[in-house]
Amino acid sequence: MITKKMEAALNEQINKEMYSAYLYMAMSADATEKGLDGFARWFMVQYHEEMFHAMKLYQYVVDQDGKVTLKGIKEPPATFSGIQEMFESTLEHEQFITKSINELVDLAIEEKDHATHNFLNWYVEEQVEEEKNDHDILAKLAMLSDSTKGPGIYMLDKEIGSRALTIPSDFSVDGFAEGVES
Ligand code: OFO
Repeated sequence: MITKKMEAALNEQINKEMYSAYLYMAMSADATEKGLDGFARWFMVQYHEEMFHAMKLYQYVVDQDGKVTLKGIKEPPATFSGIQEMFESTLEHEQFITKSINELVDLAIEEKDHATHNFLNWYVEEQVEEEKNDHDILAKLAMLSDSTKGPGIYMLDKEIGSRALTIPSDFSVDGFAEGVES
């Protein structure tokens, strides 16, 4: 079981992960608009990852006999000045999510809630990966003299577009949240 305070905090995190999904879907749409199909794919894969993060939390609350309460998802920006801004915003957002996960872990420790603490470790590791992905792409963008157009961005678009979805996207399958590496 989880406390009501923990239930509320996990519900908040579901909302944040849903906003992450929405934000990356908006970036995907904007990249498509700009003719950058590879980046559009990368962000759409990221959208699915965020949906998985949200649904893994959802399933955990249900498994702990808690109540999932969904709140409104705030509107993400519709346009970005370019790929550089998208990844700078992505990194900034992921750092915000990392802080939020750390606060959840703090609460689990405070409540001596070992099950939730153990569950959240997956997210702690995942956030290291999320931030690393953004740092790596920003480092590649920094190598290009003009990161909004030209052959460099064309080649990077091709490379980024090879990203594959490695997590389940059908959340109606029993046990979908298990056995996935962070
Ligand atoms: Fe769910 O990790 Fe990104 O936001």
